[in-house]
Amino acid sequence: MTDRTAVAAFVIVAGIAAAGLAQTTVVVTPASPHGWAPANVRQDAWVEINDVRPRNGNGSLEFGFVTVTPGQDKADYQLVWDPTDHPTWTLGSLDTLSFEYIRDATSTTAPHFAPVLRLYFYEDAGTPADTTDDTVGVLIWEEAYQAGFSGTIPTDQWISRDVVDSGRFWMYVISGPGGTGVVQNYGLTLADWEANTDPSTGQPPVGQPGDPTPPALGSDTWIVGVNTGVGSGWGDTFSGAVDTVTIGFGGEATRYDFEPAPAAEPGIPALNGTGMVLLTLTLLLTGVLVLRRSC
Ligand SMILES: [Ca+2]
Ligand SMILES: [Ca+2]
Repeated sequence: MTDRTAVAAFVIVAGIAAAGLAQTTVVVTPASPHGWAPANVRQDAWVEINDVRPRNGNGSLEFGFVTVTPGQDKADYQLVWDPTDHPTWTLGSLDTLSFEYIRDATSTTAPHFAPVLRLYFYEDAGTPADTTDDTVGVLIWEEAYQAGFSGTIPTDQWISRDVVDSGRFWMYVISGPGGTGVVQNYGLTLADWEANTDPSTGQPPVGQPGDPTPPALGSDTWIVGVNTGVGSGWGDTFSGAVDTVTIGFGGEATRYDFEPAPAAEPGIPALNGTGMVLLTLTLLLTGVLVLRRSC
């Protein structure tokens, strides 16, 4: 592969991870976002890839807000896909999910807030021909609800979180026959949701009175997107970033590295011995052609 090809592809096969899972790195840049896009960006917030907080290269995905109007402090960045394009990407086959985040010490919002990670799900209730019983929602990983959380996010340092096994996720229902909104049940792992069982009761998960009734998820529930973001309703100010969102199904994971620009432009790269030989040959051939044309 030439340097030019490597830069154009923005894709580097990183080899086999320690867990035996194949992992590919995709470099997400403003010019080549690979399907990632801003979402739910409200008036007092922003998200952008920049070089302010380098991570795994030259940059990361910055989030920030300065709350002027309550509730306007929200910004996300997400990658969504059509489940018919990836029918095997399900809650049961999801086997990699991790990300990294940083909260700047200058942030004035409450100390337990930091960027969250969300999974979009689509549950068809086992009746693909009938969409009236389908539910779309998100499972949300948030540091404040994790076991052993101290109450304060450490600041000015990158924090890596592998959440696929023991991470706790709460649910927000976007649309569905059981109602919409937050399901206030903050102790369930992805495996608990997949089993449709709350270990504390032995029964299907429920929220608080008045909450939507969560759908019965299972191993065949489609995962249709991944999202990371800040807000809303946090208040005051936040600045920080996310990098290295990694998600995988069935032993094949993709690691998304947010970078402001390609690591290197083709230009004239530093030449190793082989490159110097090729350059010399090129110059010699060019010289021969010029000489022949001038004859
Ligand atoms: Ca259905
Ligand atoms: Ca990066």
